[in-house]
Amino acid sequence: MLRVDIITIFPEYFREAFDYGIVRRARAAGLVEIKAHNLRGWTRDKHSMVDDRPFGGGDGMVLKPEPIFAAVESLTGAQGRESVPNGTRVALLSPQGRVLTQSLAAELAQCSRLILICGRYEGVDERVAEALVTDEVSIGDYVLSGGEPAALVLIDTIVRLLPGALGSETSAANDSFVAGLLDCPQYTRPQEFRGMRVPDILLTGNHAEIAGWRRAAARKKTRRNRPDLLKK
Ligand code: 9D3
Repeated sequence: MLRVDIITIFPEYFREAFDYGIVRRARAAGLVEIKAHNLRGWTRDKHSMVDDRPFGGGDGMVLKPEPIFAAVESLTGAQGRESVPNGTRVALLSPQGRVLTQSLAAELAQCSRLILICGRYEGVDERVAEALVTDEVSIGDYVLSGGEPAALVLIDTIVRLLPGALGSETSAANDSFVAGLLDCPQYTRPQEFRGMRVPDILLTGNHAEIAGWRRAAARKKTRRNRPDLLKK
């Protein structure tokens, strides 16, 4: 069983997020438990301040270290990164993180406890990354408004890798990227739609020829949309 705790100033953002599809099934089957916590619950001042102005000047606000350290320490019982229990990873979602890949997701899917810290504003006090966090993770080179959508993406990639999360008809090992190529094009009925016909070969029942067509079509699609995958 994997337990995921999300630390966020917008816990309501996640209200229905895990109630659909594979993630819902995995929760129902007891493979994962996911809880979003309000960072403000770990503030001690009467205004529940989670952010403050940046030292050195500059626009925007920075998330303060104290509530984040208090949150992680109360969830893990640990004091800082050194004493984080075995099997627990503490991830900060940040644009400065290492970029999420399928292999990082597979690594995180091995742990028993995952604590996700969602940044907001202009950033998070660097002492969080220095002393509290085991993994600083970005989901790619584009700008989000905060770490919350990145946490959704990270949880989705991890949960579908948990043993038993996918039906027996599919397996995570079959997925795109694992093979280094994009998926081949898929078609269903009708055979002709607005003048566009399904490739005849898929209707023949010749499984060897179909497999060959699919490999070629996947390579063609990969060359057009993701040539970087072919160059590795
Ligand atoms: C690098 C941009 N920063 C320059 C001043 C400002 C900034 C932009 C966006 C600071 C924080 C954010 C909020 N983004 C995230 O928290 C985030 C993120 C992202 O923006 N892109 C990809 N992955 C992630 S994970 C968390």
